[in-house]
Amino acid sequence: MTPMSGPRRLLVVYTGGTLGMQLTDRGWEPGADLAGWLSDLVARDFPGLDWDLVSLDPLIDSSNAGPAEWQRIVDAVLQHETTHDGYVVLHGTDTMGFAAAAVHFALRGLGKPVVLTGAQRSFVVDDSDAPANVRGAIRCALEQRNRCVAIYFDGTLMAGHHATKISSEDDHAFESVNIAPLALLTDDGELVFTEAEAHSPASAAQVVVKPYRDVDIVVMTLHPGLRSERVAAQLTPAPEAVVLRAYGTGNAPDNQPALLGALSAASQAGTVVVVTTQCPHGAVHLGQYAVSQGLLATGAVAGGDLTTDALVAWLTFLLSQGLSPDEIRAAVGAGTLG
Ligand code: ASN
Repeated sequence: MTPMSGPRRLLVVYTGGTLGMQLTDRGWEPGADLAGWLSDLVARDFPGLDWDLVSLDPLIDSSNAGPAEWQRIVDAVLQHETTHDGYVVLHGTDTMGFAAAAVHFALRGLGKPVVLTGAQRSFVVDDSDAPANVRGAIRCALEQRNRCVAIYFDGTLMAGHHATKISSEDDHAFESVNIAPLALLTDDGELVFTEAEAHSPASAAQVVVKPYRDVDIVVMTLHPGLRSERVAAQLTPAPEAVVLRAYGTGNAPDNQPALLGALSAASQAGTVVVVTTQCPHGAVHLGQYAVSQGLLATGAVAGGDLTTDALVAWLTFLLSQGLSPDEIRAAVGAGTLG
């Protein structure tokens, strides 16, 4: 069943998430025997596979993940860079879109598959989606054609910096936003790679990066009736960056001077304001509509076709590198994502 050419060594990095949770009197939380379950699955479906498991301590619900946890995943991969050929990261689904993007940015140029997966229901439950997701993720991590950081979920392999969670309950919990999936599992159990494989940054130069640090980013969503004072309050003191979830192609009201004034003041104080769209699909084109001219004039930059998840990760990455606000604006504006 394993599509390998030559022996490959796999590392599984277990961070937590529903996949390995058990039901306690407080609700679902990590603690089931993931190692035992995974050993049985690998022995049955990937006989002879050379693999290792590292578990992060403590195991977490991914709501508790942040830059420090992203860095621990990156470190786990880098510590096994020369000894292993592919990596599966078992992660909670709630913030997996952010984590996949963060790992993508930090490991550009690794040139090996890093596949994040999880489940909507723990492996302890009879109809769990964990076995299928983990099997698929291992297959993708053993595939030489796949050399990027990706999420595998419900039969779909998606670029890590374009995938986002779209359902809190359905097995089809993730979607590849604004680019096609990298590969699809057919009903016959075949893994079919698509043209989007070209998006894998296999040839990006390996760059030395600084570790993720805690940064001060605000995600702000516009809505009709949002008061300028509320926007100003969120920008006081000025954060390092704002992801502004505007309307459509990047539109914001131009009939509220105080709202635009607050954004301008923040930009002038060194806050990097990046505009994304509230729409599930599509890119931002500041200036396409006259109404967006006001926002453009505040110094905000367009976040291209990246999701909110990816922009939070990208800004956290760029800020962690110690770049100046202008350097970050230039990087985001140029879309130099690797
Ligand atoms: N709350 C869980 C988590 O993100 C959800 C899941 O994994 N399905 O860790």
